[in-house]
Amino acid sequence: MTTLTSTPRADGFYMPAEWAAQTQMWMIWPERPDNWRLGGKPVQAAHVALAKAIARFEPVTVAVSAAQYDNARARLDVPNIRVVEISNDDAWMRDTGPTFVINDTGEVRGVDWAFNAWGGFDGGLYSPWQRDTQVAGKVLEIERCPRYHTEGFVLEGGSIHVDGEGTLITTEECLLNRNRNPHLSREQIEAVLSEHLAVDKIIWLPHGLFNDETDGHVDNFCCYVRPGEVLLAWTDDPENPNYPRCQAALRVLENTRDARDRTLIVHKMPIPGPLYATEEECAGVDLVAGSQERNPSVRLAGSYVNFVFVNGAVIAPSFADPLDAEAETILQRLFPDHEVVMVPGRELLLGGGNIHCLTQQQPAPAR
Ligand code: KQY
Repeated sequence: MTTLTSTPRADGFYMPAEWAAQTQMWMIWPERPDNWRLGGKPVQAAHVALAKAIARFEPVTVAVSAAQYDNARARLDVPNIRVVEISNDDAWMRDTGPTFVINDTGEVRGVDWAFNAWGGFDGGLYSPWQRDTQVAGKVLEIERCPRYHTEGFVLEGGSIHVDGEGTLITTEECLLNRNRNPHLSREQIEAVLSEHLAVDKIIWLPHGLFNDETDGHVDNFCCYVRPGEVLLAWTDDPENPNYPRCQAALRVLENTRDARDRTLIVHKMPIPGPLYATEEECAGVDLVAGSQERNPSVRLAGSYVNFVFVNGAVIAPSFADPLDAEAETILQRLFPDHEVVMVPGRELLLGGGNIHCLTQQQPAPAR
């Protein structure tokens, strides 16, 4: 594996928008029994449905442990899905995979951020996470992509969204959390992002969605629709714990200009629920000291914003919720040139995230 000592910006590389052309989607087979109920069997079925939905539009590579290789290979039985063995600690490819960067002459490289399981021993979700830290490098090696490594700078891919034109959105709740990079100031964190993604403007939302297990990843709360337009998870209900979070985010978004000096158009996406795991669902998760416990009284951070772009479509979660149809209508209105495919997201949500968190797009080389 080639690890570079320069930075993407210095080498003329930048992170493209998610809607730019992609060569493939990366995912990781879920199996961790202290995160996924019943030994991962229900989520594996949901994961197969998700991978197959994406594979209608582009190739998919699913990384899987040696223990689950045969099972995953047999179940992902369509030609557009490749299965490769990569050890891992859980299935969140958005966070443990590389962030791909491209240049204007057809090269693709990857940023391998430091990873500490969403907070290390100060609120992180499990330990150890050593196998997760090697996922990004292994993906880049398989693809023969040169790697940049941010030794000592912790970041998860789900904590950032870019417009591909110089602006990045993130949350203070996550990136300024003491359990990520406490040795760095806001300005120093901005400098690392600027050097590694070639962004010129960072929009800081105060929070992500309430009770998100990641300290407020932006990808469960607010995303780009296209340059100058964002989609924000929304509630008008003052009793909803997300109400002050949505209000605060809207204030920031309405009072900011992006890297190209545009004001932002803010679209709103209703938050489903309230959604809760059942007693039975929680009882199906193994109890392991140091891992996130499941509790039926804890509100799940379900969000339709947690969708992913693929070539020609957006793949979004449904929750068997009365708002599913409205969410699909909003997405179809926002993306008239994309097919909107809704995939059952409840089993994914029970593990603490959703479609965007479980996927990592590999951009096509730009020329
Ligand atoms: O949402 C994500 N990006 C990851 C969630 C991890 C949850 C682990 N239980």
